[in-house]
Amino acid sequence: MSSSVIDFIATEARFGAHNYEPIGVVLSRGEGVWVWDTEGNRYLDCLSAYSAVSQGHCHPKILAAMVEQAHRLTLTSRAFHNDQLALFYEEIAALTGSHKVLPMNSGAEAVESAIKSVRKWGYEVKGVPDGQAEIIVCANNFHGRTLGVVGFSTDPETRGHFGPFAPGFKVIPFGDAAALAEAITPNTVAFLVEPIQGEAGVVIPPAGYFTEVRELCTANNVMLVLDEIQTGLGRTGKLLAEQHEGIEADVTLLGKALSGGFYPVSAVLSNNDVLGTLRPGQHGSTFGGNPLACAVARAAMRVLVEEGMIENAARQGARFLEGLKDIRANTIREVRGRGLMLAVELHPEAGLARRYCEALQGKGILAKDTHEHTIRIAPPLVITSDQVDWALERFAAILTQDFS
Ligand code: IF1
Repeated sequence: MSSSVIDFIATEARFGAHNYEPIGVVLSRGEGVWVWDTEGNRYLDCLSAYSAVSQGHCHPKILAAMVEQAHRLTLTSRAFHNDQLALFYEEIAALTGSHKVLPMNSGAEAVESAIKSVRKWGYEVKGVPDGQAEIIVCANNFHGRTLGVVGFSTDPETRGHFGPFAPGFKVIPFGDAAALAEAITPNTVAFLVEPIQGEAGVVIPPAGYFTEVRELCTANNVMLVLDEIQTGLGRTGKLLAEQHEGIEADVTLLGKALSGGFYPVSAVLSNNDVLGTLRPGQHGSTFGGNPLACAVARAAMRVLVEEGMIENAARQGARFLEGLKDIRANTIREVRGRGLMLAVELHPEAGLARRYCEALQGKGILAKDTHEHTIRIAPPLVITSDQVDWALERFAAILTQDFS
């Protein structure tokens, strides 16, 4: 490592809270699927900032929209109207088939806002006694890092020593519709769940699970809240992961790629009176729905659709998944994925996935491990067949070695 790289990393260590352990690379430029470090080495980004850069790094049309808006008006607060929010509402509602939109900033903020909204709906519409609303979540969930959200995490690293936590949440196994039926009570207002569990290691539920979930929620007047912050906006090869299941959520959460990686933009979308329960002064955010965020998100949604990124994710994801499954390596326990949301789970005796990610870096691939033995693979949705094949060669070269 050159001295400048060491200096960057040492300075981060000196001043920064140590809440991440990054791979040893200092990035300075990104374009499409590629990123370059300060030494000029090029890498294929197989993380896409956890699916926030789905449109590819520094997409020129999103950049142009951001620069144009930034020259005109960036932030007004919601105390006044602006000329971007209505257009954002119209375009995201048309794209997703939603009736109501609540614009927020981070994914966790969208999750927290959804929790507030479904509880309020429970008390004011469903008739749940005040303060007794229950929300059902799944084991191994990941919905963000704010205190309310980590309160229902089952991961000791995510929730340890951050208590005490808010009550009102029940945890059931992911993929088990009978457990959901068992957990629902007259006070249940919502079931909050990821269509595919990302952080858990790209865990795909059994076929038919969400059909049963949808029926149970409808039968019991329980709001189905799908957290599509990572799975949404083309990542799984369809606009929304729910479309693989042939169902519609009552509330859908979007974030990450909603801005193409240029700006924190998230949104709570609903098809019913859940968001209608919010009255002036009962919820808000300084930056939520600001004109710059709206202009960026409008461009991010536009290029996603106009440049065929969703269809490309389905095509290249199938190619990537088949190529990974063709790798004959004793280190591989399972290959999973839908669209370009993929994962390689290693046998525990193959050693930590982090070691394989470090070796991949030496081959020009940046990927991230999760939960010790799984390598996440999520390149930008603009990846080409040649780039998939280029990446597969390198995954095969590394996965057929043993870094235990
Ligand atoms: C970290 C994980 C991924 C998310 C889903 C809400 C949020 C996220 C399904 C919150 C955010 C990020 C957070 C980031 C790493 C990354 C992550 F490893 F943490 F779990 F992607 F899997 N719902 N996920 O995936 O959105 O508030 O971050 O905008 O915290 O280290 P956010």
